[in-house]
Amino acid sequence: MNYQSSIAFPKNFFWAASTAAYQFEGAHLEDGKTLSIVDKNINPNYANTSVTSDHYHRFEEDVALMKELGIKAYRFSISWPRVLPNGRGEVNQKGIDFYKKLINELRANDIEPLATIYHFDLPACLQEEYGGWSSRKIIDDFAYFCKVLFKYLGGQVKYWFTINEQSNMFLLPYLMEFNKELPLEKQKYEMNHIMTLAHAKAIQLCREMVPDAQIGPAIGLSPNYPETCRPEDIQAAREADDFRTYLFTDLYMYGRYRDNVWRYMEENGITPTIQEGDMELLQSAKPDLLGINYYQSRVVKYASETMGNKDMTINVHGKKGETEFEVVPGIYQGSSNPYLEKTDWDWEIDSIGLRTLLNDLNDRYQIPIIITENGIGGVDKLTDDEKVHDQYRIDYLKMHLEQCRLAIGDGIQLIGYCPWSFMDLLSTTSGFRKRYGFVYVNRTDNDLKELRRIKKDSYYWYQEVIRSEICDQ
Ligand code: BGP
Repeated sequence: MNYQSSIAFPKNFFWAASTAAYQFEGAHLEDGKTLSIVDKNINPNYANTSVTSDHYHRFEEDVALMKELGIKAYRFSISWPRVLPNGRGEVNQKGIDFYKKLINELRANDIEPLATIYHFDLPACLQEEYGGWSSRKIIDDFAYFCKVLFKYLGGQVKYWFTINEQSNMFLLPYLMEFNKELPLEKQKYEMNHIMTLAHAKAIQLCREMVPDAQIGPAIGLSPNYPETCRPEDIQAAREADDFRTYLFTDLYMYGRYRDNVWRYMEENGITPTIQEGDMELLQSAKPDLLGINYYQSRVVKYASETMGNKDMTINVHGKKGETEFEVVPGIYQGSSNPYLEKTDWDWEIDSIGLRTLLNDLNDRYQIPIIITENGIGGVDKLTDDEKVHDQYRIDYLKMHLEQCRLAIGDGIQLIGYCPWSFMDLLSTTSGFRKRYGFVYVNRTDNDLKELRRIKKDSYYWYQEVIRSEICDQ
């Protein structure tokens, strides 16, 4: 008998699914909501955020579909400018009411709400007023937003995620606004520091106001593999992990900067400003759990000192080969993995990488982990008889779930799995062409049609997975 075949998902495992406000709700200027930076900056070549999947008006129908799917928990995000149209100050009652109604509907259907506080949608007015995440003023405004959420929703929501993908936010032009006059790298590290302080404040406030809740970050991570066994490449992969993973996770978990990343910042004159009390605040706010968004692994190799610094270029068209790799001179540069298949958007499909990542994190931190995102984006076709045959999605999720099961056998405290996404929604990079959902939304980038919900083959597959996993316990 295979020694791994008896590993089971724990009882009370959160079989779940994920969405985010600006990608799913629509109603981007309704009932008092104002624009966020992502509403303003989203790629103009595709659909904008005005309607998306129209969840704001159809949430009851959507929760009924969640119930039928059998999920036990649902991860969604709360739109800051819907709750606080001026970024601070007066609370928009209609905004809070929407989330209260959604949460009540979830609870009435035995679905645990998992709420993300910040998923890219900073109120645009705060960006205009003081430069958003570049100013320390945002720490108080973010803390105020958290207080409002904990006060009005804390009675019903016991799982909170502070900030989604702090690690990736600096990669995409829609998600952050930078000052063109100032050096970019310096701004990124400064903003990262400020954002980590805001995250720590949120944890402190949650402890005070909702002491029976659990809270942590949701981090977008990929393990880095060396391109060859050349020692320079092995070291490059270790350092890529330090810069792209452990910089963030060590800050969250230990409240400290990694020495090598700090030295890099010092040598390049891009260290963030640390004020008195900052590190104490970070150290005082250890998360209860880590949310992990995992889509792919990465390959790196050594990059010489003489190469120019380069950000990654993201494939937004879904035509293979468009991605250009990142270069950090003297440390590492990206490369591709000849052993893995790629999606049309060049995302490398690697389920084993998820197990590797979970083990790496567990070796360091021994903390409960929930997969807050995992999924595959692709073009789905509605057939004449109203079906969506998304076998590629079933294959992807099946492989990744199997690695989750094996990771549980390795000793990882995995408490849930939230595939991205519950339903089709606006892709951050590629509009409605790139779909992720278990449920098809009948619309395109240019034609809203009737936004009808249609269950894909993957919906029935996931329903059966959940049913059989629960029955077997
Ligand atoms: C993550 C984000 C999600 C979602 C997902 C898929 O980084 O947290 O919001 O967008 O990626 O990405 P995309 O829509 O670009 O394919």
